Amino acid sequence: MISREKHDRMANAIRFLSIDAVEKAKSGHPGLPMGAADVATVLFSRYLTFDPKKPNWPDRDRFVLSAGHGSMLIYSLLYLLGYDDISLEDIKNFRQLGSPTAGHPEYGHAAGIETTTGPLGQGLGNAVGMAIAEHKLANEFGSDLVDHHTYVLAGDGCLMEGISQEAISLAGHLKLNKLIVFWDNNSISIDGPVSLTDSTDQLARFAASGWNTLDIDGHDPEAIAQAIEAAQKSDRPTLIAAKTVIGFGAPNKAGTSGAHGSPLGDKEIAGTRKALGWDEEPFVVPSDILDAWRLAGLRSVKDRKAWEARLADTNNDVRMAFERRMSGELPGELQPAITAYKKKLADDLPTVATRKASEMALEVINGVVPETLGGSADLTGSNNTRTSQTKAITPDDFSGRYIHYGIREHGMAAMMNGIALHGGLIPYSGGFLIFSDYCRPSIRLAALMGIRVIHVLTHDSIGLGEDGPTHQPVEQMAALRAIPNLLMFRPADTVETAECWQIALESANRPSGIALTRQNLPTVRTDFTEENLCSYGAYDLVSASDAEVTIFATGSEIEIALEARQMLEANGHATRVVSVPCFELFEEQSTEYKRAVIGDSKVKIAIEAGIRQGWDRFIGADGLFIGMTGFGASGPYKELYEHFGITAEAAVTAVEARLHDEV
Ligand SMILES: Cc1ncc(C[n+]2csc(CCOP(=O)(O)OP(=O)(O)O)c2C)c(N)n1
Repeated sequence: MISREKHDRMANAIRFLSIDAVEKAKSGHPGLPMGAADVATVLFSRYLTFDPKKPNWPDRDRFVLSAGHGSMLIYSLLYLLGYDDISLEDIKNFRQLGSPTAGHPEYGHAAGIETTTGPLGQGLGNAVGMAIAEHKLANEFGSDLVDHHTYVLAGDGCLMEGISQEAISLAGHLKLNKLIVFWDNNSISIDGPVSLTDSTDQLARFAASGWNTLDIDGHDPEAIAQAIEAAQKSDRPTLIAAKTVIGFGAPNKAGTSGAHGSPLGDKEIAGTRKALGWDEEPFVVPSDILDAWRLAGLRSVKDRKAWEARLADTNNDVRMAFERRMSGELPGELQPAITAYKKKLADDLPTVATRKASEMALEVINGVVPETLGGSADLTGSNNTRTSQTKAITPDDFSGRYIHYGIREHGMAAMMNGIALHGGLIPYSGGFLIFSDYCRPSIRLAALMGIRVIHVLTHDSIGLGEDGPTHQPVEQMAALRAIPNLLMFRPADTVETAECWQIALESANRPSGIALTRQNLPTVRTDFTEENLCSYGAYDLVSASDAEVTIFATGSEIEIALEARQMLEANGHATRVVSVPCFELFEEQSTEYKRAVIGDSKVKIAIEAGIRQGWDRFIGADGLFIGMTGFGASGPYKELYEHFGITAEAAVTAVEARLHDEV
């Protein structure tokens, strides 16, 4: 039992480490850690199950600081609890280059930071994904191995962002009862009181989405404890609205936006020290309080050891499967299955849309990779993401491997990040490429964190036809290619689609997007190669020695490139065709390889039913480009290709005009 006096001093240790670090850095957000210190102290010192010495213990509770600007809260906790990755020196180096204590918590900087947060609302979405993963793995491996909670601290900003509604409503629907969200209900954001912009009854809002809701004084340790205990017993996810004072203890700035995002300043800090009875020098935590925190850090060692004993006692096959899954390693069966499948494709040479090719590849993959967890944002029949192995998950049955995310692209992408971060599962989604814009902030965070999520993005150009320009991606490939550490694939046929899927699965430390067509395409990789040619990013699909012309293309425009090549060859122009399924992988090849692929043909031309941006890398500033220069239009797709001049004839005319000019 922790006395009230001890609780207060433990919470004050968080407050003053945060105040002092922000002051030293001359930037940061002291208000949230000061206000939420009581909630955090009760949660971490009495309820959260974790072990700082084994921070990646798979059955630990997860804690997500969705209000990432309050990063000093988590850094203070990690230091106080005895995590090796955050030292007092690191706290003093808050926000300095190379320090793990970055401006906002960054996944990978220190154990105990479960996800990167800062863009408000994302953490909440991640946490829903983590809770889904927990439920799913508990169903699969049993509660002896998987039985933990996901806790979130979210601010007013997280709840205001639209993504929160998507996350909340699916969490409520799926009855994720081990998800417990604290709302740091301090009624203040940057511009001033929340009442400037919002009068939502948050409890009613959450209740309407199927949540259990509790309303407490966020500075009363016993009320906080009781709420956590009630939440743990709930059959639904729980929102604990914790009424707090931002900048708690600051004589003038408490309860105002002045405490939100800037150092308190010497005078105010002195006043806060006096008000809270904290006589220590900056960065000094009295030894009895540090001891109390370190003891709290040891609380779950017994639980962790008992869990390890249960794992050791588990049937060998199950234990090995669990350990493999949590390590992120793929099963050995994948490679031979893909090879056999590619052989079959070279025999059958199917003509199908690449979205269908993706489904065919997934049928093979899902048969040998049990950790894939598919889904779609209400476009299952269009995205072709469901296979024979993937029964849908329902609120009462998590034995399935497919999530109907509903029309919630942004939430879906954030939840997928949480599923991947939890471990044990590889989430893949389904959506239209055009609506990658709706997922972009979460895809960017997946890339920043370096995690394996795979986005199936169908209907990838004007080739989708009649739905028209609202649905026809034009700039999306370029925009996604601009995100560092994201692999964007645009495969041309069944074989390339299988290869791109394999690369995406094997890329454990980065996300992938696979852009796929609605319209049918022939299989152009007619000769079987065991080697994954897409792994080069770009490769000679059809070589020609002393090529006068090189055509670069992706996806559906490979068919056009091959037709143009035939016409050019017939006219006496030696022509190569280079398939470019992935810009990013091409950039990672050796200089010699890249030089050879780009080559030195007299004329270089690229064909892609999107904008030119990015293509000059292949064709040079004076290269020819056949693609889009504006939005698409509604109509049958073949007419659209004619209308926008994305045809073999147009390519040949442009090439021959250029050849003529050069003579
Ligand atoms: C998506 C997004 N938009 C804007 C911001 C900038 N921002 C950071 S904190 C904040 C206000 C958040 O208010 P609240 O959640 O109440 O936090 P508190 O003031 O309690 O610290 C804003 C607008 C952000 N981090 N993310």
